[in-house]
Amino acid sequence: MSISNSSNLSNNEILKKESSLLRGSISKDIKVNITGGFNYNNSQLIRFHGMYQQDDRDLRKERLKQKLEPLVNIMLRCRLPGGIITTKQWVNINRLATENTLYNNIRLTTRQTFQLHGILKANLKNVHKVLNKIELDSIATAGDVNRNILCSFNPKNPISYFNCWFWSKKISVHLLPKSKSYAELWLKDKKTDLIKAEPILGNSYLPRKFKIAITIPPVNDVDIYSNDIGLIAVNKLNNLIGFNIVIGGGLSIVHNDKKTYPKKANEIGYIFLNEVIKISEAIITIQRDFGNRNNRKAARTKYTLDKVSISLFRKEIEKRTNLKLKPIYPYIFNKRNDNFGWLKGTDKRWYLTLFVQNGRITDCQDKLLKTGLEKIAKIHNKSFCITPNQNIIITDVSPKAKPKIESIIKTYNLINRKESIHKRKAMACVSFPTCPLAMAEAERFLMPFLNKLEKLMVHNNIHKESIVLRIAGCPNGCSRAMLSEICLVGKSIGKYNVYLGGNYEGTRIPKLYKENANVKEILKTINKTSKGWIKYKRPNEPYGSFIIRTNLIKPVINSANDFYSLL
Ligand code: SRM
Ligand code: SF4
Repeated sequence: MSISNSSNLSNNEILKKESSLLRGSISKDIKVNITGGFNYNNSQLIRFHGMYQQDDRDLRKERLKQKLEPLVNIMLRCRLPGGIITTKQWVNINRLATENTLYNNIRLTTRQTFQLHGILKANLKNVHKVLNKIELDSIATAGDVNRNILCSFNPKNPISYFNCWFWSKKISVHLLPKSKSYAELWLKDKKTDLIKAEPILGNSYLPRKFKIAITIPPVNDVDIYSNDIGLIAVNKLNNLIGFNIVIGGGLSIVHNDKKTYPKKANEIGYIFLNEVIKISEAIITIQRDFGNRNNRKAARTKYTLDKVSISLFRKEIEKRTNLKLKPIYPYIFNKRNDNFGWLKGTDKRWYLTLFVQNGRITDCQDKLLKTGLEKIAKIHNKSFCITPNQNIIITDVSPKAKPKIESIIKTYNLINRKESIHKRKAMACVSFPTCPLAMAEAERFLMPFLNKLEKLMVHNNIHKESIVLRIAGCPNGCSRAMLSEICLVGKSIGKYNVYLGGNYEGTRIPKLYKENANVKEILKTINKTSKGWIKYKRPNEPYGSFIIRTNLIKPVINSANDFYSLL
């Protein structure tokens, strides 16, 4: 393998290298109060500490008219491997959202954690101190590092699940930046760092973000193939014995730039449990050393992998670890949606999955979700689990405690029967008003759009059928739309590209079917294709599979070659 060109480094590379292990001049900048934001360089560096500088895009015009700067504020994303948060922690997070944010809500994300949008700079340290007190942090939830690790929750197989969760925490800690800059900047107010070098990530950190997920087949709610490393649990007699590893997944593209493509991760082999840390470290350091540091659009592991080839990448892993990757154990995926409602675990405890519209924990007129969850958290001294589908599970409920929780559910109307199967399965990213990269609405568009789509489905008598539909406000694809059966990707206000041919299990990338479509045109496209599906489908054939079988779309097999090829 040859090392990538070290001249022409991108600006971010220079910034990282010269940042004194992620400090920059943040400590001075925090104190500047003539602006609500940080200077550009520091606004990039605070990402490594789990924060994004944003402003409310709905208010931009009005504030400009009044000669005010945009309403600059900070979004904070917590580190929460496997999405587990104790109810005690939840009560505190709920309070932070109420008292320290502009929006008074908590946003669950597709990577099993939560974001607090709208924190003012002056309140940041206080927020971090509260997090620290309840043993949470936001280290490395953004920036060119390993992000929050997903781990699929599974009360039907608790022994294997707890083992997987254990590994998600262990890998997360192992791959964290070792710089003490987070503690120094946000918790302590004084220099503490004796560390001169980042042993794993390197002083320039990774070329780009890096993502890891763990799941137990047949469940693929984490969309394992969208990650830089996917660990697929292999069990014997319900005990975790090792992992199949897939690498180099990633979903984002840039509109009209055919050098960018979404890619499904490739299988590289099976490993034993005691090899997980070594192998993960080897993969991340290969990406550190060979990833593109000149062009951020070509810097994810997926491009490194395609550049060097799977066989060379595999050889390099084996060389660095002195281990041999074993052949993949057979596995299948057939499920990735959440099981809504109560489920009894094999441990005889109860688990309640609640639907959270767009992952937004807020109080609406007909559903007081934020208040209701707070009430539950106060009487149920256990944990919540945030799912990769932006929903929440109340875990570990004893038969005795169940009626009390049911009564809170009823009082605050936390299970709203009007939410149809399509609404419960669809996902949208955040998009407007907080996302600076949004090109079209996503979160705010999803429900009104589904209301229209459902009318059409009722008319065509397919409202009981299930289709995985996801919307992203831009081609970064944060709702993992590029692994859905109907994928809508924002192009401009009110216009979306329609991609079809993904499958129900999340194991196939869809392909562009209609460009720049408005709502009417999207509905027309779905109407036409779904009518054909319902008429000619084979028994139990999902929509995405029908689209491929009937040659409406040729399947994407190797993204680098065929994502842009003709239908
Ligand atoms: Fe994402 C950037 C929101 C999951 C691909 N993503 C952003 C930013 C931070 C915009 C920015 O850079 O300023 C968005 C903040 C919006 C806001 O106001 O909150 C944002 N991404 C989200 C979340 C909150 C979407 C959601 O509705 O849940 C998810 C947070 C996950 C987390 O907790 O860590 C989120 N983002 C994803 C995923 C899905 C996943 O990881 O499972 C993807 C596609 C998978 C992948 O990485 O390939 C994703 N987000 C991106 C990208 C494109 C990365 C690339 O390879 O080019 C960007 C832009 C970037 O990094 O330059 C991005
Ligand atoms: Fe923002 Fe685009 Fe991600 Fe949506 S997909 S949250 S619009 S970056």
